[in-house]
Amino acid sequence: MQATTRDLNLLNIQKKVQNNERLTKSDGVSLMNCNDLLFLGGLARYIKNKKTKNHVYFNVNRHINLTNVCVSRCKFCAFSCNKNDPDAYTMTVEEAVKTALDAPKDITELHIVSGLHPDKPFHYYVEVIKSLREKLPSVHLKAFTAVEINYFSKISGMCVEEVLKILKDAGVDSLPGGGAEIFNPKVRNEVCPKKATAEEWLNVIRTAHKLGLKSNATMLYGHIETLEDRIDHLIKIRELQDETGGFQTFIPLPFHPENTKLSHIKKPTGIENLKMIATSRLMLDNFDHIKAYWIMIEPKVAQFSLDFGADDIDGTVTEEKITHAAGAKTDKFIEKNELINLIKEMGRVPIERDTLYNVVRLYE
Ligand code: V47
Repeated sequence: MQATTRDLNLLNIQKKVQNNERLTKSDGVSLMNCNDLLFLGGLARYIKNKKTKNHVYFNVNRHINLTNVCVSRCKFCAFSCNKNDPDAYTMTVEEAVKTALDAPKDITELHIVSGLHPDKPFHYYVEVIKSLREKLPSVHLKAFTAVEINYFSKISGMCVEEVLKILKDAGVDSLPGGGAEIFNPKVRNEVCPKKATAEEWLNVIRTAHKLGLKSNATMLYGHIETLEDRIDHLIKIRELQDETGGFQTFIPLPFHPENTKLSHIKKPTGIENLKMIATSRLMLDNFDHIKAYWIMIEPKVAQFSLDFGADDIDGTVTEEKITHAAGAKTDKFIEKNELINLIKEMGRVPIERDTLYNVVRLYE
């Protein structure tokens, strides 16, 4: 790998990466400020190739959002609403099961994330999981963000560990990475004051990992946070991964402003998304996977991201609601063959995976 820049700082980072040395906060900020995209991509690709060779992962899944009613009403969210709003909906247990059963037969994962409903008891969520487990015994249930788990603990009066144990017994297999937003308390307090704090989010995940439940991690960027806030967020996640080893993949989520209380902010550009993916790959040296979520960054940028450190482009999704409420122009689902072609076009080998990254099928 040749350095294409004379910037000593960047050359120093390149040396560290080649020597497997951990990058610091100031290295992370320098990477985000680096405009030599080919250099940045090359460095992140070097690590991606070391970790996952020429492979790129995807899965066949369906999203289910049980309700859009939410007591949190975060400023960045266009999906949530109050319970008396005309668009408010809450699925019954039967409706949730029907939605799952109507999904394509080859799905290996249900991704279940919802609003924090003011009236639904914890029992409702347990029933949904039990019923899904009964009807779809072989489908992986990736359900409830750390924020939802924290809320279930509050409404049930049980501790987080007890809540997680009950959900695991009912059939939850792993946790999605949502709700992390941005950990800086000042920013968090401004954009999502009613949500679980950073410490609460990290504590739920720590407890889940201790119980043997894997999870993902995310970061919502491109709103009012600084570059330093983003790198601090990555470092907090890296520290927890050192402690537990329970994270599977990191997913940087670019803010979509339409229909939100922050609609005056411009959404991150494709270049910024590529820089964020590359910097995540380089900072999170203890993560096996970095996911480029095609729904949020668009398939074209997701393709480029495979040369910027990403090794996963998420799944077929089927009915994405959260980003589309905030103005996303992408489709709400994608055919498996399209994902395969996007990956092949970049000269990579597509691997259909299950949620835990076991190979379902390799497409040479
Ligand atoms: O937690 C909400 C974010 C997340 C907006 O774990 C927004 O595999 C952009 O976490 N613009 C939900 N983002 C999505 C999520 C996720 C997606 C795909 C895969 C996985 C996984 C996790 O979406 C929320 C929040 O951080 N979000 N509103 C918005 N306007």
